[in-house]
Amino acid sequence: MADQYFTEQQTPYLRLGVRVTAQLHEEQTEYQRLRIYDTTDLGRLLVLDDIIQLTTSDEFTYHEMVAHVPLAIHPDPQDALVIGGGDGGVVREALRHPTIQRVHLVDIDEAVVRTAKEFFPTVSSGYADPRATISIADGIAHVRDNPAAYDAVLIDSTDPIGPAVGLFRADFYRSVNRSLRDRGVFSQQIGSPFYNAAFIRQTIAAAREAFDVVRVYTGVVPTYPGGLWCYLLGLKGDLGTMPADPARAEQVSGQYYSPAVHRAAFALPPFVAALATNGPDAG
Ligand code: AG3
Repeated sequence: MADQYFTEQQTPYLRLGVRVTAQLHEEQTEYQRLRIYDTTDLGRLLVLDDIIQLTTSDEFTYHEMVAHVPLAIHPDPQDALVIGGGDGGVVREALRHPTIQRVHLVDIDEAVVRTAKEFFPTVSSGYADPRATISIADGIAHVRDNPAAYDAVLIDSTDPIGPAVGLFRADFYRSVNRSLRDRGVFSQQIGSPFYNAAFIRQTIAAAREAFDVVRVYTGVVPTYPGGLWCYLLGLKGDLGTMPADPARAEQVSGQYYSPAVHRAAFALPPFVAALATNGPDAG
């Protein structure tokens, strides 16, 4: 693979090429085409259906923001559900909260979990923790069948294409809200404010049908389209959006998340605020 690139067609008019040195795995799973590469500069790369899911060089930004923003807002999170996220990155981060007793991962595709254990040991490391359990199942059915079961529901899905489409709809958000206990928190990646503006707007509107409070926060993921990424926060009850316990937020700080980044993530650039109606200085 002398000078080969994995190229994601990020939008109809934008591509990202990552120089790869070896393809380590390729498999057509029941749900998607899974490929794993080593790269020259970005560590190891996981691709599902031609879309970059993570590189080991920048996965921390995404996994820390999906997990720590909602979990830090909750005053005492004990039970967390992760839907999707079979690579284990969100599980790893959730387990860093000392209040957490159980993290239940529900991913529809066993191949993602299996290959993450083999090829992404630093991402899937949380699976060795006795507080973590894994179910290979449909996350939509799982939340429907488990009312008032979780303090946090963290969605780490692929883009809203194919099996993930149902994870961005009002009826799903209503089931998530029912699967939360009082003061429950919810997070989900919802795409690029540059390239997915209409989708973000419509998804926020759908979430507002289900949660008491809906907010958007941002983070940077260099290998996702545009780099600046939006996350949805849903709250059951009015918790505010700042860390409930500043000492715990400090304790779980990583390579991207910190209490200051938590605060800053809700300060939306006006063009993003216009999608979210958070207001430019909200938070
Ligand atoms: N899941 C969200 C990936 C979205 C990336 N989109 C894109 N590259 N167009 C990430 C899985 C990591 N646990």
